Amino acid sequence: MTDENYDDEEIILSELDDEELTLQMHDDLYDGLREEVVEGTEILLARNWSAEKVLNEALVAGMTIVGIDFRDGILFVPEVLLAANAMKGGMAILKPLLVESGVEPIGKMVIGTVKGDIHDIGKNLVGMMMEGAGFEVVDIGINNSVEDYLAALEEHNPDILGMSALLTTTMPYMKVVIDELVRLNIRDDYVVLVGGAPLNEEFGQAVGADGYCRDAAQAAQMAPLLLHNRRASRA
Ligand code: B1M
Repeated sequence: MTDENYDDEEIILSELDDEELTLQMHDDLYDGLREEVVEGTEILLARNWSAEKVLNEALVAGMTIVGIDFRDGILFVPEVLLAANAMKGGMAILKPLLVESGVEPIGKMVIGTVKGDIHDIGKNLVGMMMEGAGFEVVDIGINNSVEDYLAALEEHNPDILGMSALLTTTMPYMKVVIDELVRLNIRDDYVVLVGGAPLNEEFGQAVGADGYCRDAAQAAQMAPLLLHNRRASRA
């Protein structure tokens, strides 16, 4: 078979086995093919994969490859935007499964990406997992200034403030926000959680957060515990 013929051959996603399909979804995510990523997500769910498994093994793993080639100058912003759009297509299918908890909210969280930063996929995932863990989530979007966070805290009166940053240049802004909460004497009114790929535990402590979350699942685990401790210490 010539290369030309091979390229023309249409791939039927439903005919691939799980491993082939997962690899194909990494390729489709890389190529920004939203419809194919959505279809692959639906096929894996129909094969009884859990939403978490599809998310981690098909979508997040695919985006990790995109991130490596973005870093290395092989992919550029327009291609990465298409990949992000494809990932969001898959996430939209998973969202109802990740958030179904069916219980009364155990608390409220305001979450947003910090000023200067427009990455929102991780934040969106954290929001979904927190909803799944029984929280009411108010997502204030990207590029949030101190004033935006303060206005959201005032308006929504949450238990938890969550901040996300994906850039080493924007992550220090978390300290600006927390310092302002301290200055206004309202820091202890909230559990503050921070997360994002360039952060770590040490950074979380250094900026004065209550918790650093490695990923969305950890945020959903940590939040109820920290909230419980805070409520117990206040009782
Ligand atoms: Co950007 N980008 N990007 N980008 N981008 C990164 C982050 C980068 C690591 C790529 C690279 O070089 N390998 C690099 C940062 C380098 C650094 O600072 N160390 C980078 C860069 C440099 C840039 C630009 C500056 C590029 C340019 O313009 N020259 C630019 C900056 C724009 C800006 O924000 N001002 C830029 C732009 C973009 C796009 C717009 C093209 C697009 C964003 C689209 C969107 O989000 N809607 C984009 C993307 C997609 C990425 C990568 C490829 C993928 C990020 C992602 O969505 N990951 C990323 C490379 C990478 O991280 N591998 C990269 C998937 C997501 C599920 O993971 O976001 O880590 P993540 O979230 C996780 C955890 O971190 C955690 O839980 C989430 C889920 O488990 N978490 C939290 C996140 N937030 C949390 C909050 C919490 C708790 C946990 O609070 C409680």
